[in-house]
Amino acid sequence: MGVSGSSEILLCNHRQLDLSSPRVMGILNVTPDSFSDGGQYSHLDAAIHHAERMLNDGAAIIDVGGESTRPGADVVSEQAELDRVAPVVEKLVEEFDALISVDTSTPAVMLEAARLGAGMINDVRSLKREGALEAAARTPLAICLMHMVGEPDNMQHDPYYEQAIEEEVASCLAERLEACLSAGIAANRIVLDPGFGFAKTLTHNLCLMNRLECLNALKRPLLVGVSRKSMIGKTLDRNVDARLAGGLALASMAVARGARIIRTHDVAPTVDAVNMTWAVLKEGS
Ligand code: 8Y7
Repeated sequence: MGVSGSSEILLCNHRQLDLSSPRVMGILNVTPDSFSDGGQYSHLDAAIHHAERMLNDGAAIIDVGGESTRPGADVVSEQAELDRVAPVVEKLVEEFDALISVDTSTPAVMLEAARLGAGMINDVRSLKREGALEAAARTPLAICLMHMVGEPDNMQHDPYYEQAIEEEVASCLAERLEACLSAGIAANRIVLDPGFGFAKTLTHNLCLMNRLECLNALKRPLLVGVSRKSMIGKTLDRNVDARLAGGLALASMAVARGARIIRTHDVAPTVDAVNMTWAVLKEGS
């Protein structure tokens, strides 16, 4: 293993993100019901404070989410999502010189995020919601297309794939990438994410990590989110507050297999794990 691919610049609205080495994306939940830090950062000041801490810890991106994708989470109306997310995005853009990502599948939220100066749309539904592809195409933002089958409230009902998981994920992501290109979204605005924990069994998740390198054939930077996920809990028998070491092991493996953005709740230790892994990879290439 070594450093693969040429240096990549991701276009993110008025900014560029250099992905010639891996970056860390810090999670900022502004939902009242997120599963691992539910409600803690719902208030504007607390959200800004937490973002500042993650940036000081080395995050290159802050991912703001106002709709929990936790299985069984309440569906949030467009207006409620806007009310949660917009003030936080506006304040983050005003206070920090940082790349802000918005975790949303809602066209109106995408357009408002662009207007407020966000740099990335992180859509777990890969722009499949009605009007989302068109809305994203109207913005100059980077887009993360994540693999999922179904919706968060039914995706874990017996996930099943005909072919090897990495092949199914690769062909779904290739199809969404093609849809973006056809809608006029430039390839250098797109990152791809296999969607760990979304419509996947433990075995699927472990296999997918082992074979993550297959996704490099799609020639776009990979984003990986494994932080505190149940694949760690199930493998190690750990509650959500004791999954850091497992998450760092997976983050390191993901980087070794080509991931260029790691999405995490635990920025400081993840930055160290990613940078340590990268130092070794660089030396081998
Ligand atoms: C992911 C994600 C979540 C992920 C991307 C959690 C919003 C569940 N997971 N977005 N979102 N990738 N791109 O545990 O893996 O954070 S929500």
